[in-house]
Amino acid sequence: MKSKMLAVFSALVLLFSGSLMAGGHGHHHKTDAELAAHNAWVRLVPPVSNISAAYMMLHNNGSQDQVIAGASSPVAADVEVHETSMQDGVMRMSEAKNLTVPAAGHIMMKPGGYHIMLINLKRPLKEGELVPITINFQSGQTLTLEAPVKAAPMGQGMKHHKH
Ligand SMILES: [Cu+2]
Repeated sequence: MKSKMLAVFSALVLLFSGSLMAGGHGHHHKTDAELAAHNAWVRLVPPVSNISAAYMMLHNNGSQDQVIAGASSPVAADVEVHETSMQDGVMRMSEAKNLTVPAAGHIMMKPGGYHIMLINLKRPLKEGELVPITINFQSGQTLTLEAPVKAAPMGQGMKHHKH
């Protein structure tokens, strides 16, 4: 009887310590990571659109420049890093090759500039949902983030009439 109770007690201790450890991992913040993204968001597009774009501030807290090799997301068949430029008064997008996040620096991905293009969306993205995006660097490091789907701010893309 006594040994059985002891066994139950140890099992409870194991369970408890296990959940404590899991909780600790769940609340891990990546603020001290070498590569980090801030204020990431994905543009809310009409359900008929099969493309969208992600924007963020990409930080490199390391001492080496980090060159982006590519990106992927489970919601899109193709993901490309793009830059936007004005040519003859027309906004054009092209693939940004070897985009570099400087050591101890950052780059801005924002409407009208660099962005991560989500091409051939596998399904419509809902406002507020978190889109996982993985950015691969030539160093072999990767950064995975979750960007919420949001309507573009005023003056950045589609016109809004808000009061
Ligand atoms: Cu683009």
